Amino acid sequence: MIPSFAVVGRSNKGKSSIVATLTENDRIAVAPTPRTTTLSQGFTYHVDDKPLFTVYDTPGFEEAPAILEWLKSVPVAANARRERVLEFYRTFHASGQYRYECELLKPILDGAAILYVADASHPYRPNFESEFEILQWTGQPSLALLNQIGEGHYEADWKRALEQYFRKVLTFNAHTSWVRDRIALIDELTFLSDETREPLKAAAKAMKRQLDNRLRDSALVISDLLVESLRFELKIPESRTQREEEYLAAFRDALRNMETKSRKEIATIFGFHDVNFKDPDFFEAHIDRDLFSKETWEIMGLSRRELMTIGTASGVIAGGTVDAMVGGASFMAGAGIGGLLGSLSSAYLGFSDPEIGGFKLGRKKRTIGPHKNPNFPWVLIDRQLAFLEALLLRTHAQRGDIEWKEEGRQGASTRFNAKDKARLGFIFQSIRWNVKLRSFTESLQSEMSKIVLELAGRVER
Ligand SMILES: Nc1nc2c(ncn2[C@@H]2O[C@H](COP(=O)(O)OP(=O)(O)O)[C@@H](O)[C@H]2O)c(=O)[nH]1
Ligand SMILES: [Mg+2]
Repeated sequence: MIPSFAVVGRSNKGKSSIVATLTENDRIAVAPTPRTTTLSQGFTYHVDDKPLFTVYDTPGFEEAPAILEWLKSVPVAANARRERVLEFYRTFHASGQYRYECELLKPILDGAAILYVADASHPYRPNFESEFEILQWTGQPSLALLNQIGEGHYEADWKRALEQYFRKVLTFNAHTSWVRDRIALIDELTFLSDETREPLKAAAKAMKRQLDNRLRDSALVISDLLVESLRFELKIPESRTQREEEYLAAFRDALRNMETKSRKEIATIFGFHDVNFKDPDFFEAHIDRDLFSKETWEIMGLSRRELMTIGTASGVIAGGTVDAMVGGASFMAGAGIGGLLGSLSSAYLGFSDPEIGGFKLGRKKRTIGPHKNPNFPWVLIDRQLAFLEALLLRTHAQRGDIEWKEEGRQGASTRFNAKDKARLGFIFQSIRWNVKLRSFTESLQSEMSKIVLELAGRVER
């Protein structure tokens, strides 16, 4: 049997949200209206198809004082309390009376540990205490989680009260806890009982491994997108019927679709389903300034100066001396001696406005593309990394638009160190020109892995 937990508490305190977050299930009903959850339902968290633990979503407490009164209506010694709660369940579960409590007690009486959820943004009131006591009477290992739904701050009061009834009290926010917080919570749960210690330790380890794998998989998806986009050409039929602008629009659309597809893949890697990709407004809201909007190009990607440096540095790499040149202070000085590749890519800097370059409508090759602007791959990287970062910080309890931090809007690529930028610049160039495509694709993949792992290391609330 894998460890199981029952998430309990009053209605609208974020129980379902916590279950969704802990089990990475964005299909669990989370709602601002009370009594959305009427039955207990277990959700099992798997890594690589291996079940690790089950978390039960339960209805909220409704009539705790009356039930506690029933439990206490005869003298019950401490060692007989669990039996008394079982008696309550047997007496009422078929009748429909106290149906919410019967339902929520069921998984606990079956052996689930208790995760009691309180909303620390509301003041503590003693009328919660009958709930605590009923749960205490079950004798199951228990932990209280302080969720933060609104603006108020009453953690200290809640903590003082809850610590008298539950073995441990922790803060856990269903909407802002990213995977490392979840792993930390699972680590804490190992202290709850002897039987579940080892399996939960193993679960925390599997989750860490999974995060690493997901980041690497995302890096591969981003690399694929870069390769595909950098080399994309739109064929124009011999019998050209449409105007040039229409072909240009089709060219842009194709690139946009590649980007959207890549995001979908990344979302899937992280177990998100209900991110509404179809809604055209969805990305507009925050993150998704259009790939070709002027604003994107102003915020994302590298500055002209940075591109200039890379242009020449790529040339230096071609000469095989990059390590010597880029490593130290001589980098800027060395940039002056850029080779052939460097001067060529610098020549592209004529495109200062976001424009599609590479309009090749010659007689032999009637194609548009590949996109020639030297900043194109950097803008693309920045947009995918921003998306990935937003996903990392999103929990499966959140619904609706993806949000990302306003600060740090500047693309991630400006923060890459000079050596990485130079290396990537050279890789992009080689991929564009089809030079040893396979080996440069592999280099790109390993660069992206490194970048993505670093990004995840920096991600904090
Ligand atoms: N801002 C914020 N809202 C939350 C959080 N947890 C839950 N909510 C919201 O509170 C409402 C009730 O949440 P739900 O999980 O359905 O509560 P339940 O009735 O206890 O299962 C929903 O509108 C949630 O979106 C949180 O950590 N932060
Ligand atoms: Mg619920």
